[in-house]
Amino acid sequence: MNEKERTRTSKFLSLVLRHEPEKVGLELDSAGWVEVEMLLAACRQHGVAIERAELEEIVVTNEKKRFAFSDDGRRIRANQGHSIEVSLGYTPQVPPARLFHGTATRFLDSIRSDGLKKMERHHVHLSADEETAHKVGQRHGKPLILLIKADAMHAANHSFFLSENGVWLTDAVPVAFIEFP
Ligand code: HQG
Repeated sequence: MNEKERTRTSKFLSLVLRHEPEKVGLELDSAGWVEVEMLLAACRQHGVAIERAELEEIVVTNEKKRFAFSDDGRRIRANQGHSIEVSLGYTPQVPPARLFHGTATRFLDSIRSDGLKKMERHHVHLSADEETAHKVGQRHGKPLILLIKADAMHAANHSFFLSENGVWLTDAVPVAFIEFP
């Protein structure tokens, strides 16, 4: 597989494992897992033939570690980013004092009035470093990095979860905990 094919297949897997498993006739379990064999068979039936070795290559090389195999290697799921109802089973963690949220300047007014909301996803996604936040923001337009006072949020009983691939997740960030530029 070359990089272009890997990216295309990875995007397709994101669609199936996070958003629309029914597109290929699949159902995920309550924690987002699906049998690898069933996934590959369903994809093949819908015109996307992926070999087991190719799937392993994607899981390992994916720059954001978007997917994970179960310990026994028989199941696979997306580590975060779902829009369908799943409970990923992450336990609450103490966040670093400061986290970052990358967004776009066009959302600024709305965020100033409502804080950060999870929108279509299950959580607000926060990054541990500015560089990652910058990349996340760029996807939406002119990037803007907001500093999140995670220590104060945690002290105020907001829960934080750390996904398998290093993304910090929380329900919402009220305006009081955001430092605007
Ligand atoms: C914005 C990618 C107006 C929020 C990335 C964001 C990440 C508001 C957008 C992951 C708002 C939602 C998540 C408010 C939040 N008013 N806009 N009150 N509150 N927003 O894509 O954080 O490639 O759902 O700032 O790398 O951009 O999928 O979230 O701009 O880790 O693996 O609403 O998705 O990873 O956009 O990205 P998204 P996100 P993957």
